Amino acid sequence: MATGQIFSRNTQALFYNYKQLPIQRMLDFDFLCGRETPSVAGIINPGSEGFQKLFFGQEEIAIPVHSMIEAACSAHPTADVFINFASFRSAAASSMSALKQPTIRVVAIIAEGVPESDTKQLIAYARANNKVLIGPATVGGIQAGAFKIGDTAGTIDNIIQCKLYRPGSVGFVSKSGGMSNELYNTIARVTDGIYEGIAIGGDVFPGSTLSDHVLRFNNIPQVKMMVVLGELGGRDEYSLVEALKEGKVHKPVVAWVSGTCARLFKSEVQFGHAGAKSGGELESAQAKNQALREAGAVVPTSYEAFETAIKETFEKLVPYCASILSVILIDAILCIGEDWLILVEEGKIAPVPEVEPPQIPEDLKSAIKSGKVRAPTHIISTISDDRGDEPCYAGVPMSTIIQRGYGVGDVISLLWFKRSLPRYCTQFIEICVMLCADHGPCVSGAHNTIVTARAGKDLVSSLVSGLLTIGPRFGGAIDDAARYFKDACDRGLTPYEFVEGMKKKGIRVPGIGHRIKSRDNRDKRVQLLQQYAHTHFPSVKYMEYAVQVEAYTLSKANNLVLNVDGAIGSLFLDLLAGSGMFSKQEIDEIVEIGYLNGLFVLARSIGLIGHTFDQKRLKQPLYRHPWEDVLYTK
Ligand code: Q5B
Repeated sequence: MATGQIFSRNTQALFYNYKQLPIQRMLDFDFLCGRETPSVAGIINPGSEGFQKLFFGQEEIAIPVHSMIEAACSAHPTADVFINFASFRSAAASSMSALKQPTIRVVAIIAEGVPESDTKQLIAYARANNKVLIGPATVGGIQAGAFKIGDTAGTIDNIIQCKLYRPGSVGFVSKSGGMSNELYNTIARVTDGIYEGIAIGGDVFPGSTLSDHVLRFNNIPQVKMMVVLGELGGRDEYSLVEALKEGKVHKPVVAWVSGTCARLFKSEVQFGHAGAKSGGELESAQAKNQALREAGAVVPTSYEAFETAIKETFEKLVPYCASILSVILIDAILCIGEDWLILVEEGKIAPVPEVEPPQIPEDLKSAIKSGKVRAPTHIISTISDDRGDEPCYAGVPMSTIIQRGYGVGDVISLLWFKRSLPRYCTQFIEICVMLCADHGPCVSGAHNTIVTARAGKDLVSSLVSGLLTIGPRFGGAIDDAARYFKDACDRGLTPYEFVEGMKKKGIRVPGIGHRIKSRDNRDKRVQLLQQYAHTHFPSVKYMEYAVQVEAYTLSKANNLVLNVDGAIGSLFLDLLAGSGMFSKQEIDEIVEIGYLNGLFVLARSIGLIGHTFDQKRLKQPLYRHPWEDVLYTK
């Protein structure tokens, strides 16, 4: 592997498997570093295509989403890093496919639990083709001020605290991703910070090894020293020992192999990582620490002393760093001012000039949560709430609705009228729903639904095509019936004055008339509703007015009966007025807004759904109206 830098401020990645948070964290890091281009060029989300909106600083950007790796690579030929967030089941196949793309140079595999045989094949392919594999079982890596993989280094606050928004002079490599965060903090405290940090992952067979990265850091001029955090288990650290012994590493290495406590256990111990188990003596943390020490690495006596070892090693380098930096960074330092120049000359300067990172705009959600900002809402809702432990209808929890044996009428009364109506009212609502659920296949709505279902359309299309016929002539006359009957009755008009007044205006009396029902063929539904109201309602004033109107219209024509719409419209006026649960103003509002056609729409949906199933069950072919039934005329 060796060679040097694998990332830069221009590196762009393809992100496999859409995960909003790590991608957003990469973009926030980019913004913090002052990158001009987002580090995520495209997202590969098997099975979906389009764009995903994310933030780049304060701006929203649309990142292209591709369903195939090949398509993503050809669309973004300069994106040479593949960040694989696939599950352990599909990580190997997708990583191999990425490695085979000529444009991809680095593949990072985040998943834990990738089968070792699969990983070995990936390693072999990557080595043979001069590609870099990071992971599996890794958080990834970071080049400070340039590029970051996924969740590496955690939150933006942590990244700022660890000064990862600008390059330092330390190359860091670790097996553990979690411990990387700890060491990013430590290194930021006692040195000028990280140049690059890689977590190789905790598997027995990592895609790239500790020594691979140390040897690579050795070739990067900006890296002045290396920090290595190994762990017990495996022999990876010995390849670093060999490299040190062979004099291949020219920069100081501070190393620690964790897991020295394993000896305190009587039997073999398996720590968090698949590879972190105490095998034979050679794989113990003690043996590996000793071997590294003997090979020339700075190895402390305990983890607690690791920070001091890093600090002391760095401080010895400061004059060296400063002299180089005085050339490399002369422009930047001159900009900062005379004090810094004096320090450079004395050789005591922290080699990296500090920069103030820009402020990352906080997400509205978290700012609201912390009480920092308030934002206007865009929707008001007063009938239901699904945010708590259980949904509530008008403040009544689901469990209460079930425990108290509420019916559909009670639910309608909560969601439509925002109150619990007395049982005789909710039962009336239920009777309306039951009586209007269907009226045979020949009525307008059912006919449309049947024709639509037979045209091969789905349930929703068939249902709505039927519902769309509900209107002033068919089923949708309840609200107007209530409006006109209320107005006429409240104004004390006689049926004659009312009906003739409507005639003058050219308006048919809503709720009166039927295509098949007549004086001699009464609508049973109307009779049932009237009987129920007579028994249960405290007053049936409006219904009696409607019956008087019917008596007058029947004197004109036999079919001008009070129909089901007129019966419901007039009786609902009696319900609203008689229940004592509504103010006069509220009744006017209900009538004005028009709640009552909703009863027919709701009820008839039951029948229309039934007609759809019926036609599908009967496998009825496409409907075509017969020619004989059409009058063709000019
Ligand atoms: N004339 C329902 O009419 C229908 C008059 C009227 C004054 C009236 C008609 C009407 C008002 C709307 C209404 C709900 C279109 C009906 C329903 C659900 C359903 C349906 C089902 C189910 C029927 C003949 C003569 C003309 C008209 C006059 C008619 N209605 N005058 N007020 N209301 N009603 N809709 O039979 O002098 O000859 O010109 O619009 O309440 O939809 O089962 O099918 O459950 O599915 O077609 O029950 O009444 O009568 O149009 O030939 O008129 O009577 O002006 O007089 P028809 P037309 P003229 S329930």
